[in-house]
Amino acid sequence: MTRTVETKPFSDQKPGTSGLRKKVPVFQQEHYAENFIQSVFDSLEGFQGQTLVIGGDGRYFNREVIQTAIAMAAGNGFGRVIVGQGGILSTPAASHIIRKYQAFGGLILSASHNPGGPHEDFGIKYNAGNGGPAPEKLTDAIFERSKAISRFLIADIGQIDLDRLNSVDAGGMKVEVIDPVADYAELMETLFDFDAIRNMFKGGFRMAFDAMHAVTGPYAKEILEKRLGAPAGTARNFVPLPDFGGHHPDPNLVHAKALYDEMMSDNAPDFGAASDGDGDRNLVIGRGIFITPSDSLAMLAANAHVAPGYKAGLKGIARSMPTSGAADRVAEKLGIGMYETPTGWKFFGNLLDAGMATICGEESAGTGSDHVREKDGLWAVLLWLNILAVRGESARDIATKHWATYGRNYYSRHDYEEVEVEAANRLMTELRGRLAALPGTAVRGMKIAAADDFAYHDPVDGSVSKNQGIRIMFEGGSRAVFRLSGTGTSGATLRLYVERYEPDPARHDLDTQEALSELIAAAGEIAGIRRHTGREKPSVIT
Ligand code: VG1
Ligand code: CO
Repeated sequence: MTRTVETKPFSDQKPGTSGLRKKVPVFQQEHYAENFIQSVFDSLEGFQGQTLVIGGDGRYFNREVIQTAIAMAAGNGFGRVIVGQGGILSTPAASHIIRKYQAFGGLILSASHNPGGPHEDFGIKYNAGNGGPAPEKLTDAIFERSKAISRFLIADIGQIDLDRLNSVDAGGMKVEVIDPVADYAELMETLFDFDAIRNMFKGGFRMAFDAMHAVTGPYAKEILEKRLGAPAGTARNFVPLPDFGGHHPDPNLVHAKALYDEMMSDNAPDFGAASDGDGDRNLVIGRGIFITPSDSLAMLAANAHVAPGYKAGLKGIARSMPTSGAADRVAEKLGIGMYETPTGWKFFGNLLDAGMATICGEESAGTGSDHVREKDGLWAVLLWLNILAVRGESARDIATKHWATYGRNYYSRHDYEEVEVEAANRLMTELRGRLAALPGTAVRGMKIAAADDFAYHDPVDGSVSKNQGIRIMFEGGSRAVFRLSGTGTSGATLRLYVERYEPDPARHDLDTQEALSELIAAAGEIAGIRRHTGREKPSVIT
């Protein structure tokens, strides 16, 4: 029996960089989740009788919204729902399952790297039939719909047992509860040389993988320990918890500090890695050396051909605009295309679908390829392992040689979190207003060559996305980028990204913050960070 339930619109359901993210109590308001899900369905066409994939990262409120989403899928006329056991699907696994089973699309319940719990964050995003995040055109339509919605459709199907692998009929719709790991693990086996990695572990290679009590735990256990033979204990914090054990499941040097410290210690394993709440980010640390995500993208691209899935070479590389230019140098050497997109994985979809890019990456610890349409944390870790196994060198040696060949892009991101929204907007508006006047002027002896607000012209569908981040380019190739986060749930987060290229191998061993200190100071002065935000220093440096 399907019911039509009257509802009133909420004004704040605008999807951000990656779906709608709000505090749990916001999502717990009556009809809040229902309104958003119905707005998604109302913005789609042709899904009657089709398949919808549903899964989440296991955070607080996951199970409740999954039940609602299944009942609404039935109420709206989907023919089948595929849902991960326990309501679990990592973002990359969901992307794969949408593609593999030719689903119409999928709902992924996650706020990714944001903390979870009764007073923390929740999120919903829609991925289309190519497995990728809804493009801007669709997220805009969803937001418009959410402001006008007056009813939602829901079927009375009772609670679905999410814990048993099963296929049941629910109000004329089929619900299949599947193993969230199996299909994904199988895909990884087609891309990487599991024998070579297995032999490396057999030879005593030691690794630490921190799943941060988030969704990647079961995937890492199965793939690293079971299929690749890594010793038990290689995967840590591998049970997904609704509150991630009280931590931020954000694999960076602040929130994965224990792993970082261990990797810098005398008894460090050979390789350390971590992933985030929904399993699409990766942190990679070699023994005694942190590899920035921007460098990791470049190094993976330069070496990808050693893995079976990429032996034919890459078609092109894409990176988000604030990501360092390290990968550009690799693309140039390989003679392949290089694409610079706005922040957020949704902008890579067209390039991947069109066969223009094979590998994509973001400075925020996101790397992925055309095997799915999301970034993929474990995929990046496995590609690193494959490269380490084939080259037989340490991560440090690989990085040092990479820099000697291509030069080093010193790179860092400074986040100012929970800044007053008005102050953050004022800073950006003021800076935007001065862009035309900046070129030709100098700050701390550094001359500004160009300044603009990044706009992206999608080469595939011709769409234009404006105001994607303010870029200040200095003479000599250094740059500073300013943008406001689109994933936070309280106040505003100002992100400052700085980059400086160093060709001289004798200067490749500097401390990153020291190597960038003048540039950081100049960027702070240009934007008046202290004046606007009252902050003396950033909340997080990565
Ligand atoms: C951040 C990152 C961006 C990433 C997005 C989603 O967005 O900067 O690169 O794609 O999070 O990642 P923002 O707008 O806060 O800068 V995830 O792993 O949180 O889905
Ligand atoms: Co994520």
